[in-house]
Amino acid sequence: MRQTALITGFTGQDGTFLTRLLLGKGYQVVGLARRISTEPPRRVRGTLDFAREIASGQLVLAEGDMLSRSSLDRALRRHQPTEIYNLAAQSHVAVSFNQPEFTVETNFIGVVNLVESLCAYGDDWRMYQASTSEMFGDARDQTEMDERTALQPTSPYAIAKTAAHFYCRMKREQGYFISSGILFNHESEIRGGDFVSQRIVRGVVDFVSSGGEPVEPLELGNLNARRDWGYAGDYVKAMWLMLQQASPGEYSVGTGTARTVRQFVEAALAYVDKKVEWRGTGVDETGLVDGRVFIKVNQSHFRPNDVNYLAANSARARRELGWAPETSFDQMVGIMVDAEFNRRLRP
Ligand code: NAP
Ligand code: F7E
Repeated sequence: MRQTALITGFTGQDGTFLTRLLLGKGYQVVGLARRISTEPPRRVRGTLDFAREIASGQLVLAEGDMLSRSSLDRALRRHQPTEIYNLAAQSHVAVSFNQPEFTVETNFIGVVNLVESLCAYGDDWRMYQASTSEMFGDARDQTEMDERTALQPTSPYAIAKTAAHFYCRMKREQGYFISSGILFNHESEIRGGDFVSQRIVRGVVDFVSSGGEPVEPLELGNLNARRDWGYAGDYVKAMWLMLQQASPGEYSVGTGTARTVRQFVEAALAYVDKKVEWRGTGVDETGLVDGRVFIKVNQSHFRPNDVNYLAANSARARRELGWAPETSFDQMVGIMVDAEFNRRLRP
């Protein structure tokens, strides 16, 4: 019998990749999406076209919001999913400092709404919760982090996600099948434009496309922050695998290698055969390419608290799920740069 999966956050980066993965596996996918007042954005149109091509009738949309328990109840009753992937979130850490209430409501209360809605709906379901490496906060010893590492969240985003993580753990201990993936940063060609990876990629493509004409320098914040960056297409496979296990659990998912924002800039430039020369320090640092200022540091991109170092120990995911990243960091950067060039050719 065909399985039905409901995905919250269906319009986001991971929702897009997961929808494609599940449609390819023959699932019926119910995409929970908030009402929007304009035409569907391009990345959702892409998913809808994809669904039409390979899976006619297998993708249905359900209008709903994590802040509306009744919309969640209705979607569950109507579509009867057996796998629920909760990807919906206000996912931007910097934004969470300016919108703490909305972030906590969506990322924590929204999860309570969904879990309680599921518990009232029945017991033939499995849920995936999108937890995050940001929950680890600023670990001082800088060793790789796994499911047992202490959580020390330092942003409204991470605090809300940590509360949701503990709520899911409590329900798991009561016998519900809820697995939480502690995912480290993962990027792709459809990454939101305000995350550092996509800002860098677009800046590099602007620079190369300028053909030597002056361009505004790309302004970044903390160049020394280190993140464990992987490719989103690989990470949604781990989500699915978590719900295929005999019992639920928590899994740390990442590549194990941390790189600085500065190294991300260097990799994106290397992909287009350019090299950056760093000059100065702190807020006065600049990055020159072909003798022109390409990178400037701007204090406004710094966060009140930043997490300086994150790297995953994914031994458990590798051992129990058989999961491993398939796309290297350099391949991921190349995919993003190529996609950005293509987007400009075919707007
Ligand atoms: P994303 O691209 O920002 O997508 C977030 C999704 O949540 C969008 O579909 C958004 O819908 C939806 N959403 C936001 N508020 C909502 C609400 N109140 N009700 C219903 N839907 C709502 O995020 P992502 O990168 O795909 O990440 C997916 C999940 O993994 C998130 O929970 C994120 O916090 C978590 N995570 C991400 C990473 C990463 O590196 N990408 C790492 C660890 C954990 P709209 O289109 O309507 O805005
Ligand atoms: O920042 C630094 C910034 O916004 C990465 C989300 O998916 O992954 C993501 O959160 C680092 C930080 O991602 C700029 O200070 C420097 O240290 O790309 P980001 P994030 O905050 O790590 C986690 C795992 C999630 O769960 C989240 O949902 O880069 N940085 N300069 C900058 N960051 C941004 N955005 N913009 C800059 O100009």
